[in-house]
This record gives sequence, C-alpha cells and structure tokens, in this order.
Amino acid sequence: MAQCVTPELQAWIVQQARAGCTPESVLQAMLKAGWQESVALDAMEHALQTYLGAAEAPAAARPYLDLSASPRAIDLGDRVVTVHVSLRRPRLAVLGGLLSDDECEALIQAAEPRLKRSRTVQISTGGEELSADRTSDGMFFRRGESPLVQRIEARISRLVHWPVENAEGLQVLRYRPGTEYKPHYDYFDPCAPGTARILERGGQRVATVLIYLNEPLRGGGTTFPDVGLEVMPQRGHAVFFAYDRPEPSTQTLHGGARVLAGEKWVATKWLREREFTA
Ligand code: PD2
Ligand code: ZN
Repeated sequence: MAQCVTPELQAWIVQQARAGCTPESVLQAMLKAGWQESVALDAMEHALQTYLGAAEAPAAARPYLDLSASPRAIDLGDRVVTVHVSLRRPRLAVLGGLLSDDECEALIQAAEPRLKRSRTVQISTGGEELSADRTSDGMFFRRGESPLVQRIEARISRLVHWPVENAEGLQVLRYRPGTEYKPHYDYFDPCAPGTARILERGGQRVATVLIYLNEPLRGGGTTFPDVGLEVMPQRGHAVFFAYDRPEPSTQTLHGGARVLAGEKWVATKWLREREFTA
C-alpha cells in the first residue's frame, strides 16, 4: 500500500535531528515503525532540507555532476563525456568516454610493472592488510606523477567540480578470473578505532569515480546490491557515486563481481572532504 508523508512525521524527524539523533538512528526508528525505506528516506531529506536547511546548517560542498538540465553529454573541454544512467539514490551516474582507448592502455602499461596484491585499510588500526574480500592486484599513482595522470586528474576535477588536491592518488586494479571485490562502502566506518587516524589526512571520502580500463570477457560488473544495479565494464566508461555522509542510508554499498573469464582493469579516484596529503 502506498504510504504518504504527513506533516506530523516531518515535524517528528526535525525534532529528532534537533535532539542530536543521527540520520541513521532516525531512519532505523522509522523502519521499525513500519515505514517503507524509500518513503522514510524521502521524508527525511525533505524535512531536513525544509526545516533545518540553509539557515542553520548550510550543507557542506560536495563533488557533483551538473545534470540539472538532463544533458546527454557533458563537455569537459578536452573530451565530451556521455551520460548513460543517472540515479538519485544512491547518487550515481554512469558515463561514457571519460578516457580514450589510448589513455586506458597507457594507464594499464604504466601500472602493470607496479602491481602488488591489493591491500585494504585495516580499520581497527588505520594501517593496511591483505584482505580475502579483495583478491585483485593493485597499485597507486602519486597525484600528478606524470602528464597522463595529471591530465586525467584535471579532467575528473572538472567533471565533479572538486579540487584535484581533495583526492587520493589514482588507484589501478587488475582482476584475474576468479577474483572479486566483495560489497563494501568506500567511506571509512566512523565508529572504527582506526578511522580518526585515517581522517587526519583529508577527512572522509565523499565520492568515488571508478573508470573501466578494459572489458573482461565475462563477469566483473560493479554491483550496487541495495538497488539491484550492475554496471558492466566498458573501456573508458566510468561510474560516479557520492555519499554525503558515511552511512548505509546513502545506499552506496557496492562490489566488484567475480571475473569469470578474461582480465578486468579499473582505475579508482576517491574524493576526500579536504586536501589529501600523501
Ligand atoms: O572494480 C570494481 O568494480 C570495484 C568495485 C567496488 C572497485 C571498487 N569497489 C573500489 O575500487 O573501491
Ligand atoms: Zn569500492
């Protein structure tokens, strides 16, 4: 049955926020009370924008794609990117042609000799560890380390309206058949003991630009389990997704599905709140 948002519900959401409850706990309370998740999320967004919005707490600036005029393409100066999919929640877009074939190939060639078995951030300490959840090989370019990397970083910066400095170095991953990246959030868990140390260098991650450098023969899509979406790798294409708070309600849970045949290569750019210092 369709549920509708009442003024009483809106007022209650505002009251909870004023009392210092986190959006996540307000959402959980609404779900327990029988509200459908999508209705609850819409109600929260609307209530908080209307009642708390700009006057009291201006929303922090965040990376974004300018899709307000529903463009089919975005001119980035040195390349025109096509818009294939745009989603409101999770805030996500699938783009074509962010990199040329030559740029993809050059990134692969530069990355290959430097690949090592991927590590993930060890959230309990802020260090790094080998992880069974991520069986790819990977490497990081330093920010601006070559003209190619500089050009790609400047293009991404224009695409998402976010300074080049507020981002980690470009990461390249290679997946062989049988390897995968299990579903995870890219933001750092605010409750984990190691997070404070990680956040000292640039604050939270707030968005991800994931670029496909080639096409595996089978498998290897990027999945968003909360919304049942799978983005299939296409050379030069990219998926952008943003999470304005480090919470599951952003619905940005995502994973790299197991590669079934062929190799998969991707480059990831993680955007931070502030300048990221290596
Ligand atoms: O390679 C992917 O599809 C993938 C999936 C999930 C990459 C990442 N996360 C990542 O680099 O964060
Ligand atoms: Zn990820």
